[in-house]
Order: sequence, then structure tokens, then C-alpha cells
Amino acid sequence: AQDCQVANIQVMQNFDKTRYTGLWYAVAKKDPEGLFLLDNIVAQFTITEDGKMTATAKGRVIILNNWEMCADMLATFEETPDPAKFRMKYWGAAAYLQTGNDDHWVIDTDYDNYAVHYSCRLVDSDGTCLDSYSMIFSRHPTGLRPEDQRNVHQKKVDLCLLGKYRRVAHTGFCDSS
Ligand code: AZE
Repeated sequence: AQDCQVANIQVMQNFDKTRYTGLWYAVAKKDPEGLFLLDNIVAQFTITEDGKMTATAKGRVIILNNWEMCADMLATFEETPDPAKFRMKYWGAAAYLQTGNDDHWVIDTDYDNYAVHYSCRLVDSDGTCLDSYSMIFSRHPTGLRPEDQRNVHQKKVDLCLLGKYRRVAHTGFCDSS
């Protein structure tokens, strides 16, 4: 059952950030308000020597009315008492890209094939989310395996975001940068 309360969203149990490292292809996304990554979104998670999770991400963006480019992004993650809930500080490799500090929750993953990410930027006075974004990640650039689609579908329902996702195209736009 889902009541759409941000505080009641179930996240991945016993999240293991080491098993989460490596490349993830976004295969679907739900956009937040405003500027966002358009497509060709790939994220790479790493654990530093001191045990902290970091990431890089790329994706096509259009900035400054009609300048299309590949956004090269960097992120560090601050841990919280829940191992699947992080605060993500991110910035662009170039100064004209976006900087921010967002929640970064891992809702579900099997580490080897799929992951469901969620971030609420603004909680409404009734406890629901007013501005969220979410990524469905796959280890496979071709998409989700059929056997993972049921799990991912259920998580979309739990997040109250069913029907709000769009497929993320991978055309090679960011491959050379
Ligand atoms: C995420 C994967 C983990 C690392 C990062 C991610 C998010 C990046 C953005 C980037 C926005 C850039 C814009 C540039 C003009 C969650 C995909 C950094 C939100 C809008």
C-alpha cells in the first residue's frame, strides 16, 4: 500500500554501496521541475579509499536557450543513519552547469541488473512530494531484463510515480566526451 508520504517510502534494505559501484545506464526517468538531464544518461559510482561513495554522471542537456551539450557531472554522497539514503552534493565539470544538494535514495536494486533511484526536492505541507525526480538504472544499455520489469513497476507504484516516467534514449551523444 502506498500513501504517497515521503516519510513512508521504503528504501533498499541493508544497502551495500560497494556492490552498487560501477556503471549504470538510465533507461527511464521522471523529471523534476526545471532544467534536467535529457537523455544519454550514464552514471558511474565509485568508493574512495576512505570508504565514501562518489559518482560521475553524463547526460545530454540544453542550456542557455538552445546550446546542446553533454553535461559532465560530479557528485559526493553524505551518509545518513539509513544506509540507502544519502545527501548528494553535485556540480558540473564546467561552471555553467548545475550545482545542487539533493536527497539520493536507493529504493531497490539487485546490484547486477537494475536499480530504482528516487529524490524528493520539496516535501509539501501534507507530507507528499511536490518536486521529485527518479531514475530507473540498468547495468545493460539495452534496457531492463523482462524478469526485472515487474519489480521496477511495483516500485513506481510505491513511489506514486506510475505513468510519470519516460524512456531514456542512448544514441551515443555523450560517448566521445
Ligand atoms: C545522478 C546519478 C548520480 C550522479 C549525479 C546525478 C544527477 C545529476 C544531475 C545533473 C543535472 C545537470 C544539469 C545541467 C545543466 C542522480 C543522475 C550527479 C541532476 C541540469
